[in-house]
Amino acid sequence: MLTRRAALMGAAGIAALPVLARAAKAEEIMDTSMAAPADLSSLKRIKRKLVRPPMVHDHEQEAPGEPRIVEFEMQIVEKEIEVDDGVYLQAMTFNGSVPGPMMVVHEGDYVELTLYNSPENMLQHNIDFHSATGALGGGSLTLVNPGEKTTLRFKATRPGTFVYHCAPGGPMIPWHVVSGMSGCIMVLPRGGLTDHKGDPVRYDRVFYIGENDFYIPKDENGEYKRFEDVGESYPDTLEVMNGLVPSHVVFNGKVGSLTGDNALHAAQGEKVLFVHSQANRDTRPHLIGGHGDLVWERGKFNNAPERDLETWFIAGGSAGAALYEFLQPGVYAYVNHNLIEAVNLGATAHVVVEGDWNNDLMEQVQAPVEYDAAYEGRTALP
Ligand SMILES: [Cu+2]
Repeated sequence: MLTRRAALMGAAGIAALPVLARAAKAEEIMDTSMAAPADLSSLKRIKRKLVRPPMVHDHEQEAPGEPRIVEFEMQIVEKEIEVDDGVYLQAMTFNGSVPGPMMVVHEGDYVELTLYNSPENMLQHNIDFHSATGALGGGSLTLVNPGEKTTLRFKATRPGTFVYHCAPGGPMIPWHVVSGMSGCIMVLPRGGLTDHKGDPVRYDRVFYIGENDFYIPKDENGEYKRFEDVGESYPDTLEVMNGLVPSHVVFNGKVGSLTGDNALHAAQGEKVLFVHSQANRDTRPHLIGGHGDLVWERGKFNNAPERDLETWFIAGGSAGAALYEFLQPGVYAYVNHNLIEAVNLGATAHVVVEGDWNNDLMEQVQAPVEYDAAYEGRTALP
């Protein structure tokens, strides 16, 4: 008898769903059935409920004891999202958000993720954790059809911020990633973060910013196209993708998702950790009016952080972290400092900081006024 799984994976199913055809390459499933079982029965378990970015689930900065098994659940949801006013993407998401939720564990903990591929979806999906070791980051052990679930456990052996993303094989890989299927995990050192001297540092808040490049096709009139479902969107989207020129570069799934009424908030004197991921393309975060006090540019906490950076670099396929203590009140723009991408394509966030202005750090000595050009200003010229 042909099971649902066999139908979807095999020739019959593929003929019915042409979009899946090349994903079948991901069927190079790792056979781990002969491996000796790991005895983790003495470890404590804890469940973490994932939350929508830019927020991050409750967690301790210093590990409270021995390594634990940290359980997470995520549902894969294919759905249309609005990436700008009147511009739509047939998105693929981890847990319904773009980016997927940020997970936090400590070095030496075990991450145990149950992944559900909703029966309403059309496509196979999986998850590749850059923080994991072996089996394509878990990708070859987690390939699930619509209506299937799977559970993967891996040991978080390296501290840092790491991307995870869908990677179901062949050209499905870039398509799923630029359709929204990426997120981030932060593996904290057991004792928490440390500065350039090795002294402990804590953050008061953490914000997770996931940057995405989208490739939305246009019709013959130059209007962005809208599609019935994810399968219908594939051929036109592939053509735009292969041109390597994104139509949108956004934070957290949409132009304006972190500006105006959606701005991030902090108080003067607070230390904010910004975790920034980009699963597909390089980027260069910059906090206008502020700095990176301590920046783990490559996101790996075994390396001493850089200090006082103006702009930092996130290599495509990685996540970095920057800690900043807000010293002045006001609105800060956190941008991708390719300013075309920030301003014209969407990659801007705002941080609204409450507090008292410090004139020692900055003062408007003369507010703008007209001046007499016959007498003033010439002294400035060489
Ligand atoms: Cu996928």
